[in-house]
Amino acid sequence: MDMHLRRTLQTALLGGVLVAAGIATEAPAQAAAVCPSNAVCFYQNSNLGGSMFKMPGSAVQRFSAYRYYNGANANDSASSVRNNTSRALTVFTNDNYKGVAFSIPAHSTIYDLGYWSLNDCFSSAKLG
Ligand SMILES: [Ca+2]
Repeated sequence: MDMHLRRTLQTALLGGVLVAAGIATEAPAQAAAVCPSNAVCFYQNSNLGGSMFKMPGSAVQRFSAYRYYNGANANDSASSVRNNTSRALTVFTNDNYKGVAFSIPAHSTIYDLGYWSLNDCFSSAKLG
């Protein structure tokens, strides 16, 4: 595959992700962005709605360094979380794994962080 074609395909794939995120904003119940297996994903809205941010690796020291697929900053924004890994995830309200800690078991989803009074407040996270 030549480089030009490869780049075109990458651009097309990225466009597909952006389109999917846009659809999710319109109809979160039907078209939420899918979190891959063995990944942790944070969502802007409850019920896996809005745009998605897939956690890179096993820890994020500062959410403010990352963005959702739609470009919005990930800090103090997550409203639902899916943990598709086999490890417990701990999320924190401050940078550097400080502040209030909240544990999300392996292979589980928190559909409404507001229920736990933790809406729009996560700033760091790590897998146990
Ligand atoms: Ca939110």
